[in-house]
Amino acid sequence: VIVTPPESPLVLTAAIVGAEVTRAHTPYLPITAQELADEAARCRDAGAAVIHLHVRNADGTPSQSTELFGEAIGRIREKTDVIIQTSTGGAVGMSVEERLGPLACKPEMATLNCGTINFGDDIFVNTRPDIRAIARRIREAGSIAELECYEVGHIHEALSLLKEGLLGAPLHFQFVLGVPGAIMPSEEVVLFMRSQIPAGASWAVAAVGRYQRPMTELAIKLGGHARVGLEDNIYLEKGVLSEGSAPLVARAAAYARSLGREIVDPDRARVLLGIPT
Ligand code: KMH
Ligand code: ZN
Repeated sequence: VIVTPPESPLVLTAAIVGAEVTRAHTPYLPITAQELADEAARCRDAGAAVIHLHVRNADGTPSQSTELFGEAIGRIREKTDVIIQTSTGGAVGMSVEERLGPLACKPEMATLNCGTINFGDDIFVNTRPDIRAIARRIREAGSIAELECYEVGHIHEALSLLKEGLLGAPLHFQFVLGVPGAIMPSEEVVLFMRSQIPAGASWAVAAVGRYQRPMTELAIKLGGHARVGLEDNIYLEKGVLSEGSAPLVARAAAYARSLGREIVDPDRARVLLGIPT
């Protein structure tokens, strides 16, 4: 097992809202543009360089509207310098065209979901033609793709896109682990997924629910990057809700510092991720 030197820079991402969690699950979910901006700034202060962004309608339901994204991005920009990574996954059941709404805002980063999975009792559909169409649109928007891989085969699909010229190196992988119906988190899974990515690519782990803390710590130990936040996990401890995503970021940052890993600010992360500044 190759352990990346502890001094390697760490990019922490905060997934502050997502599409599935509701206020009935946790009262700490940000919904309005102002709440999203306040939460983004708190996460930045706690150590996050990237905000993975979804938006909600006023009633709390998920949306991929260009207008709502524009409003949220504008408010976030007024408060903080974080990298904004918009979702192109949206919520299950949305059409591809609907999912691409935020790309009109020309975000610095956007997710590219690299395959179809069972997503709890739903199906998160990403056909091979859809993945290619979304990859083209991300490139046309001038955004850097983060490759969301919920299964090992999704990594191989991303490598096909690279060969087809739809993605440019260096690639940025997110191993999304623990979605009910897809691959479950473990050290062996992380090591195997990491073994499948090309030299020079970066990798991060986003693990769901109770797996978030141990998998974040594993990724940090192994030299990867990590994503935490309410989109994936609402609890700080068993039975204790996290008061927003910032406490989850702060805990990951404290763990990283205890291992001597440097937590990078957004500008340094832009350089590492190849985002034009
Ligand atoms: N809400 C999930 C169905 C992404 O942001 O790109 C998909 C998702 C992935 O959250
Ligand atoms: Zn998301």
